This record gives sequence, C-alpha cells and structure tokens, in this order.
Amino acid sequence: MTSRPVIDDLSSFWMPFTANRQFKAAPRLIEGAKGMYYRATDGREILDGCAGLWCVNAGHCRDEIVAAIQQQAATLDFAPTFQMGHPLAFEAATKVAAIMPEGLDRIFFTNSGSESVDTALKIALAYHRARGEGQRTKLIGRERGYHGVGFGGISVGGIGPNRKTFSGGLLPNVDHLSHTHAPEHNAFSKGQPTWGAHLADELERIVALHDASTIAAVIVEPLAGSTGVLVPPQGYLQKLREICTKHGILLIFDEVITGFGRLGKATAAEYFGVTPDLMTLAKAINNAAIPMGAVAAHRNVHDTIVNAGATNGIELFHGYTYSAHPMAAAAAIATLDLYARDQLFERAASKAPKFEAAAHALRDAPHVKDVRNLGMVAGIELESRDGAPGARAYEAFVKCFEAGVLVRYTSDILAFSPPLIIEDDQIEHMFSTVRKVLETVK
Ligand code: PXG
Ligand code: PLP
Repeated sequence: MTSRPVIDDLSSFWMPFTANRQFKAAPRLIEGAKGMYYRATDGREILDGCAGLWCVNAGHCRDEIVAAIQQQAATLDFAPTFQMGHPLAFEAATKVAAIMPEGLDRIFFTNSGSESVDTALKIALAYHRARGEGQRTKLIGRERGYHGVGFGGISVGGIGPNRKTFSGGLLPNVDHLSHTHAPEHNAFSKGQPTWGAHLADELERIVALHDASTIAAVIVEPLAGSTGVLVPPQGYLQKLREICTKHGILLIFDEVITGFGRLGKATAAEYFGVTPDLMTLAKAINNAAIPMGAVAAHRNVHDTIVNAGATNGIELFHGYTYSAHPMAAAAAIATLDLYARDQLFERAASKAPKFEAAAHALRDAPHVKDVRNLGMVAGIELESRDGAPGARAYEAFVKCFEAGVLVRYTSDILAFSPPLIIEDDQIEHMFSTVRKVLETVK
C-alpha cells in the first residue's frame, strides 16, 4: 500500500452537497477501496452500504475495469465525437442498447445524471418540434423527484431546498405531480405498496388544465432514490404510461439510480414491465469508474428527430466535449461485460429477499417509523427530533461510519444500496451495526 500524507489543508475544496464547516471540523476521508470495502485514511475498513453514491454496483476497483481504463489511457486518451468518432463509443452504445427495454436502443452519451436529464428534456422538445408540434413545451415532474442539479433538473425536480435559492432561474412551463409517499397507508411495506395507484390520475388533471397539446414530457424516477427510497405503488407506473400514451406525451424514466441491476433487472422499466420513451442513465453504467451518463431513446424518437432535418445537416444541436470519452467508454464496456459474466443483476434479485428481511428486522429498533425496500434498495425512516429535522439520521450516519459501515442519509431517512456483490454475512453486519448505532442515538 502506498500511503500518502493526509492533506492538512481542507479549505480549497468547496465540497458539493456538504455542510462544509461541519465536515472540515471533523473530516471523514477515504483513501482506498476494494470490493465491498472502503479504506479510511486512518486505515480502517468501512463496509460500503451505499455503493459510494448508489453507483459502484460491481464493487470497488474491479480488476477488469481497472485494466480497461489503464489500457485505454495509454492508447487513445481523447478523441472528439463531434463529426468524428472512435470505435469504443459505438461499441459501448451497442452494449448499453442490448440490455435496454425493447426499442430503447439509440444511446446519447453524457458525463453525469444531471447532463442526462438535461439531454432527455431537450430531446423531448426536439421530438415534438420535429413532428410539427413545437407548441408542446411543458415538462411535468413530480414532488420529491431528484433529477440532478442542472437548471432543467431542478426545474422538474421536486426538492424545495434544491430549488429555492435558484427560483428566479427555473425553467418556465413546468408543473408537478404529487409524490407517492404515504406512510399513513403504506408504512413497513415490503416491496411495492398496495395503496396509491390512483395518484397517477393526477396527470389527467394536469392535462385537463394545460391541454395535452402543450405538454412535451413527464419525467419521474420509477423508484425515487435520493429523497428516501420511495417505492412506486402497484399499478402507478402502468397508469402513468397509459395516460402519456393516450395524450401523445413522452414518458421519461430517470434511471440514474435504478439502472444497471439495482432492482435485480437491467432497468426498473424491465422490472416493472413499463417501457418509457426516454431513459436517463449514469452512475453504474461504468461502475462509476469514470464520469459517464447516457440517454436511451426509443428508436422512434430518434428517427423522428434524425429524419426531420436535411440529410447533411446536424439534427440535434446538443452534445458534450466528453460525450463517449474513450476512457469512460472503455470502462462501460468492461463493466457491462462484468455484469453479464458474473450475472450481477440476477445476483441482486437472488439476494433481495435476504436484504429485505434484514432491513425489516429493524422495524422495532429505536426511532424507526418506517422501513421500505425493493430489490437491493432499502430506506429506514426515523422519527425526527423536535425542531431538528435530519439531526438524528446525521448522528446515525456518523456513528455508523465510526463503526465501519457507510450508509447514506437524507433528512431523517437512512438509505441502503450496497454493491450487488454483497454477501449474506455483510448484509447482516450492515443492518446489525445500524441497530446497535440506533440504540445509542439520542
Ligand atoms: N437523476 C437521479 C434519479 C439521480 O439519483 C441524478 C439524476 C444526477 O446525477 P449526477 O451524476 O449529476 O449526480 C441523480 C443523482 C443521494 C445522491 O445520496 C443521489 C444522487 C447523487 C448524489 C447523491 O441521494 N443522485
Ligand atoms: N464553456 C466553454 C467556454 C466551452 O468552450 C465549452 C465547450 O467547448 C463549454 C463551456 C462546455 O463544456 P462541455 O462540452 O465539457 O460541457
């Protein structure tokens, strides 16, 4: 192990989504990772209960992915994909397309989930314009939706604090569905809650208000991750699909978290049997080894846009310098091969019952007011302290880290989404550590 001195000066790095002053007063630093574990700068092993940030689905520093990146770095560091190409970009797209739901086989590469969301929203507008319905400009999101941090994503997103400061710059022409979180009906649901399919009917109300002829797209996370693991009620997504189809509205699934095996299938769309018109992807697309995202577009959407313009003209005025960056593409190819070779999506499905049982065993732990789960995702919601929302989960998160388990928290919800290679004893250890911690949390 090559150990470098721990840096003393933490002031220059302005940390994202972090309480900077609090963190820098008592930092938690990681310097290595392998498989299911991080290694902290004090040498401790930390079991990764959240796959980094819901992204390292194959576990850390996998040899095959490391080798692919190393080789690519020495072979072709960068090549443009504007009016040029390199073979790995096409190969990576073909491999992603191969595991998408039927029809969603046209792949636009980005570098993050936020960029994927912006891209999908722009494709939706371009699609309607190409069909001669350029007046369809409204975008419908959902409360408690997280779609990254671009102006498009926060506009359709439904998280108050992410929007408030920037409210003067949000996109116009946006409306929101209600969220589906209903603990009064669905607390301690295992898998999909039974109550709440009718919440999708709100889309009919929104259509009646604005008229379908003004609406371009609806974007939802099929399972909302960031705002605390909100599992869609049975029948809800099917209804959204039906209403969108009826009114010619594109349905976008934001699968930045759910894509690539999290629910035990390649995509949540496959898991739920509901196919969107556009899907946003990122994170586990290449095991998070190099930044990369993508939009999977239905070929009808793609063909409509691509065939609308002059044969020698650029069809979509959109793209990133690093779209299909060679190293990211190499990592994606190696990752998708690894998922297939090790049958990691199937493995996730087979571990899910054990994971569910271990999560729900915490229902009688101190402060717990809800446990919910699907596939290899679980959320444990705690009672908030009076006047201090989020403080209890933060204390639990810090104590779990000190006890050697990394979990994620959002407000007073602990979220679990381990790498899909997790073993049974690690599942037990993760949740039993959380129980012990909750017994000490005020
Ligand atoms: N859509 C969804 C559904 C996401 O979960 C994004 C878009 C944005 O992706 P980028 O790559 O731009 O961050 C996300 C990202 C958390 C957490 O702990 C979740 C995300 C990112 C960071 C932390 O909840 N999701
Ligand atoms: N800003 C400037 C000045 C640029 O030249 C570019 C790209 O050429 C961008 C922003 C966008 O960067 P990217 O393509 O990495 O998203």
